[in-house]
Formats: sequence, structure tokens, C-alpha cells
Amino acid sequence: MRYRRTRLQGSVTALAISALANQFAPAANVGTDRPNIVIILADDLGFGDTGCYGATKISTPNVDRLARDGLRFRDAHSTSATCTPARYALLTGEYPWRKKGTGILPGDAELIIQPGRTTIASLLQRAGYRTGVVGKWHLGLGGKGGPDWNGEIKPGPREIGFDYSFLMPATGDRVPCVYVENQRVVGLDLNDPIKVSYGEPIGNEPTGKEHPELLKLHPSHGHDQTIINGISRIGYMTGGKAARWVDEDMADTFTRKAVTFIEQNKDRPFFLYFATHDPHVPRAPHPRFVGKSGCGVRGDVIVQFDWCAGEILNTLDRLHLSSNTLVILSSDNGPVVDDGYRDGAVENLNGHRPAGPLRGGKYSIFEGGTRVPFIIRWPQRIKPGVSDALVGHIDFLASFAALTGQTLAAGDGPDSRNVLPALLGLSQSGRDQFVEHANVLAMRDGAWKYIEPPPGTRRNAATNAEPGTELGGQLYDLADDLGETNDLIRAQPDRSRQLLEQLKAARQLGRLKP
Ligand code: NG6
Ligand code: CA
Repeated sequence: MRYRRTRLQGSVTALAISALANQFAPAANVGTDRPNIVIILADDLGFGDTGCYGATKISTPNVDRLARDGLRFRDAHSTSATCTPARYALLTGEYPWRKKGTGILPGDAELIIQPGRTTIASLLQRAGYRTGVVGKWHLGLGGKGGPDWNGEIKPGPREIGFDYSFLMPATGDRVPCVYVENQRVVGLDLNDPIKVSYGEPIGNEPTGKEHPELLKLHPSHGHDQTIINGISRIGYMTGGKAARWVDEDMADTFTRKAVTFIEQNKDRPFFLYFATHDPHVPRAPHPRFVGKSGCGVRGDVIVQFDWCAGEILNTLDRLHLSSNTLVILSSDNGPVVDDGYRDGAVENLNGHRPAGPLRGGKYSIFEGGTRVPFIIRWPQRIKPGVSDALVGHIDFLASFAALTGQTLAAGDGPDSRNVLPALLGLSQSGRDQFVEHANVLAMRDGAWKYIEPPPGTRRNAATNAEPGTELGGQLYDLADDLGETNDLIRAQPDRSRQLLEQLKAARQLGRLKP
């Protein structure tokens, strides 16, 4: 037991006892193994987007290699069908719908996770890990009033447990289009300060709305404000010209930073949260990936994502770290094809099915919204295979606590469950119940799924996504009907009522039964 900080197991006696206990504990609870942990989280990658999950048109050799050597889950979930709430839950272990202000954030939002709160990063820090986040953040930065782009940007990742950060602050399609490394905008010239507005237009830079002739990528919905790198965005921005990113280089930039973090920390336990931009919009692959998928630009950025994942795996191999590194690859929410730019993704799909056999996708309460690719590899401990255990990103907190021999304090990760035995392939069962979240909530109890009725039924105008809501609610038996086409709400009123009650209890109690 060589914890740098032992807030939770303070006294020497406690340490000795727990060391002794660990000696005899079942393998899944051994708290002295400290594998490096790398989470590779794609943005909007669907259940059917990779070869190991059945894609036949898009080639993803690196993701497939990870699956071949690891455990591939078929019923693993993000909490939510969009980004901010999904990432909030992944880090905190709390259902995002319990907290106001966890919806899709604008690029100038303040940090929505309370500084000092236990997250997977601070938990691993306590176990002696060096922690880093590279890539998409989208959880807000700064205190009240949002971030000071021209000064020190805090609170942010550091205040919730990350020693190192290199961020895209919000999304690729939202201003400001600059990177933030630790607490500063990278490459900022203070004589050209950054200003950002999500209300009134500011400055006199051209917008997509007024100057479509300047665009290399045209919006299909929204996305018609300040033009950066020939692409109009959500929000207005002026200044920071020298600091602006080039979309085509983003995958390389993030990958380089992630690889450097691994190299610099190869001699100690480290935790890397590598959150790629791909395949989110705007899709602007590096020229070497253009046309490589045969399925249009969305396919090309999936090939680019696969390359990024491969670089991480190659780095672990090169540094002889693979056998004791736990790698998890997943996605923050389901897939979407037209998400606001006319990039040809719809026209060029070429028969590819981003959600595979699932109904719905991003924004949807059907399984396509939150059932995501999820592969875990730890050669020293996990036997390769496939698992149908029900698990969620929300369970990382409690499971990593178990892995590193820590106890969570009351109130930490209230909805997180220790599913470590399932993650390690020692058990085929994960959690019994799980709440899925899009515009409404759905209760999963084993293979049964109850979708609550919406306040009003509407299609998502921006994307034509299928929200999946029906007045009166819906009931599906996923064991028989993975594609959610046979609504049993009328046929099974008792079961529907029971699931509705479970959902109510989850809402009220703040806690599901373990
Ligand atoms: C939506 C955007 C969409 C995307 C999404 C967030 C429009 C019309 N649509 O509001 O393009 O940015 O927000 O995606 O503006 S997420 O993966 O970060 O949740
Ligand atoms: Ca997303």
C-alpha cells in the first residue's frame, strides 16, 4: 500500500489491517494492484460504428485489436444521449438529471462540477496516480460568470482531480476554438484578447449567416455564427487569432498530447482520460484520412478515431506498459449522421448503420442513445471475451474505488455501483437496474425497459433524430426485441406499473438498490 494520500484510510493500523485483508480478499477486490488506467472516450461513436460491433463497411483495425485482446460489452451505457450530462456522470458517479444545469453547455459556461468533489480523477489521485485529461471537456470552466479566456482559467480540471489538462473547452462546433492547456489558452497573444458571446453578436468578423461564400463547410441547422477556419460555429468570438485551432490537425494534436502524457508518467501509476473530438461535427479529417472509409466524411473521421486509439495502444506497447494498463474504449452517447452541417455524411453512408441493430441514436431514449461501444482490456487480469452484463460509465467511480482499495465517503458518487467483477470478466452480471436519460427517462430492469411518457411529443427539429417518446409510455423486452419495435405497454400493464414505480423510487431516493 503506497498511497500518496490516504485520506480515507488514515491510520497506520487501518493500513496494516487493510493490507492484511487484501492478501486474502477475492481477486476482484485486491486494492494493491494499481494498473495504469486509460479511458479513450469517442464523441458520438455509435454501437454499430466499429468492426468488432458488426460494421462491415468501415475498417477499424485498432478498436478491433483492443476487442480481440479484451472484453467487449454488449449492454454498456453512458447515462445520457448527449455529451455534457454523460460526461458529468462518468466523472462524478451521479445521475446528471438529479442536478440542474447539466444539459448541453454553451462554450462559455462555468464549471458544473463542484471543486473538491470526488471524481474518478481525484479518487485515483488519492491512490497515488498521476492524472491527466486530454481532449473534449464540455463541463464548463471558471467560476460564476464563466472563464477568463485571457487570464488564468479556473476552477477547472485541476480543482476536480486532474494534475494535467489539455482541452477543447466545449465542442468542436462551439466557440472559442482554442485549446486550453492547464489554466491557459495555448498560443494566446495578449494584444489580441479573446471575447466570446452566446447572446448578441460581437466584433466584426464574418458569420456563416451573412457570408456563406466564405465557408468550406455549410450548416444544415444552426451553426451559422462566427467563422473559424472556414467553418461557421455556434456562438460569436473575436480575438485570439494566433491561438485558434485548425480542425484538420485536432486529432493529431490531441493524440500527441496524450502520448506525451503517457511517456512522461510511464514510471508511476497514471490515469489518462483521452476524450477525442471524433466523430462529432464539424467533421474535418486530416487530409490523410479523407476518402479512406468509403462511407463519407463520418466514416473517415471514424477511421481517424481508430488511428488515434491505435497510437495510444502502440505507445503502451513501445513502453512495455500494455500488460498492466487497463484500457477502456467507449463513447459519450449514440451516433448521429446529420448534426448540423451539410457534410455529405447522410448521402455517403453507403449502407453503414451507425447504431447497428439498435433503434434511435444521439438525443434518443431508445437504446441507440446510450448503449455504446465499451471495450476493456487489461492483459494481466482480464480474459478476452464478450459480456452481456449491464454496466455504465457511472459505475467507474465505485469500481475504481474497489480496484484501488478505497472506500467512498457518504455522498460520493451516489448512483455509482461497484461492478468490478463484471468489468474484470469474473461475473456476467453487472447492475440490476439502470436509468437511461434523453429528453425523458427510461428504467432498465434486466432486459425490461420502461420509457416514461413525455410532457409533449416532438421530433428533434435540428437533426430529425427520433426522440423515442410516446404519450402513455412504452415497454420493451430487450431480450426478445433489441430493436424496440414491439411496445408491450398495453399487453403488460402490471409490469409497466412496477417499472414506473421503480423509476419514481430512483428519482426520489437519489439511490437505487445496489
Ligand atoms: C446541439 C447542436 C449539435 C451538437 C450538440 C451537442 C445545433 C443545431 N445542434 O445543440 O450540433 O453540437 O448540440 O453535442 O446547434 S454533444 O455531443 O456535445 O452533446
Ligand atoms: Ca457527444
